[in-house]
Amino acid sequence: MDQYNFVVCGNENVGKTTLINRMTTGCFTNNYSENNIIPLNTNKGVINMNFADRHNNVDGVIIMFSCTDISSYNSVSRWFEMYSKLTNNIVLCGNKCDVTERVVLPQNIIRHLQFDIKYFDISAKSCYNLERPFLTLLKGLLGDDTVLIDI
Ligand SMILES: Nc1nc2c(ncn2[C@@H]2O[C@H](COP(=O)(O)OP(=O)(O)OP(=O)(O)O)[C@@H](O)[C@H]2O)c(=O)[nH]1
Ligand SMILES: [Mg+2]
Repeated sequence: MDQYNFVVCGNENVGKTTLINRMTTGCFTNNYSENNIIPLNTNKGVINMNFADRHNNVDGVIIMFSCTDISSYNSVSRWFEMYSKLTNNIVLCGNKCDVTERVVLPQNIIRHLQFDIKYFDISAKSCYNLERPFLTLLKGLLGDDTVLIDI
């Protein structure tokens, strides 16, 4: 079975652990977990996405900020600078888009344009758009735009 290494990075409290737990267990929790492997059923077979804080070889990166935390958005450039040295398979996510009083508004999110990467509003709480960043990373990894996933 094919397994690849991914990193989810971003400031404290943006929801990195919660996203991985949601994807691995289906539960909304930020409890520490040792299992960070997300098995994805794709039309190219099962692909295991192994998420960790760091890897020696990085096949892709999710840079996450929180739509409720402007400083986490302002840190995106710093995270991009760090990880773009390791891979160009990078996607940007604004988590917690379920919160009605969001402070980072869609029309103000422009960093991805500067870096030429994709951006998605997501919510690990409501599960909004969760498959989009993973599918984007898989397409980048495999160099194949016809990949489909079944979550
Ligand atoms: N409303 C809302 N809250 C969320 C969402 N995702 C995570 N949270 C909450 O945000 C807080 C931080 O989540 P964590 O997953 O611990 O964040 P983290 O990025 O792993 O934080 P560190 O490990 O400290 O860097 C927790 O209280 C989560 O319940 C979301 O999509 N919506
Ligand atoms: Mg965490």
